Amino acid sequence: MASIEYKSKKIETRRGDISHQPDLEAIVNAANAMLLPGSGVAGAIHSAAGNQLAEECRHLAPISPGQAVITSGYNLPNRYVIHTLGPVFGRDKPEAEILANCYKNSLTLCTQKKIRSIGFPAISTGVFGYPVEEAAQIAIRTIKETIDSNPIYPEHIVIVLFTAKDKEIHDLVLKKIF
Ligand code: AR6
Repeated sequence: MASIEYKSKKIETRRGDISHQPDLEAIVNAANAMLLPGSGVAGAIHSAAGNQLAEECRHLAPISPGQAVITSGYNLPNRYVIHTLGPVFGRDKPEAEILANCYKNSLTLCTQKKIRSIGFPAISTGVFGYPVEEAAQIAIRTIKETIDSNPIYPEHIVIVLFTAKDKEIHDLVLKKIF
């Protein structure tokens, strides 16, 4: 675990499964446009949340790249799930801006709902093919810029990484940017 304090916020990286983060009020789903249970993060979140999540999602789909929508967490230990659609690397342009919007819009939803803690996966770095080093820089830079430019609500922001290698990459970027 690596964490830093910045302007009264705690920004942390953690290795683990996004669907097993009981201390966080909201978790983010790296969703598909139709908000259907998929593989990776979306698969883990939907199977832990149960069928009611897919039912609520059905009414909110489709979403566009960079957009974020919020639902209840159902059987997850988290009160909310924020679903965002990352860019498919090499297809959705401008990909860096779209990926940044995923983080920005998710944090804005937290502010609107007064959510204190949020966990992000490394959006777009799995099936969607975004290189992890580049995605990590965009994620962490956007978190910092969002804190700098708005009085945002969440005081605890966590990036949950599935592999040791991805965690190592994010730790280096966290140190560099903050
Ligand atoms: N917890 C945390 N991180 C995970 C988990 C997990 N349970 N499972 C995978 N990762 P991905 P994307 C990591 O593919 O690239 C889905 O099918 C994974 O190693 O879940 O945005 C959706 O339905 C990678 O680093 O999301 C969409 O169609 C990162 O999380 C599409 O994939 C993101 O991998 C979205 O693709």
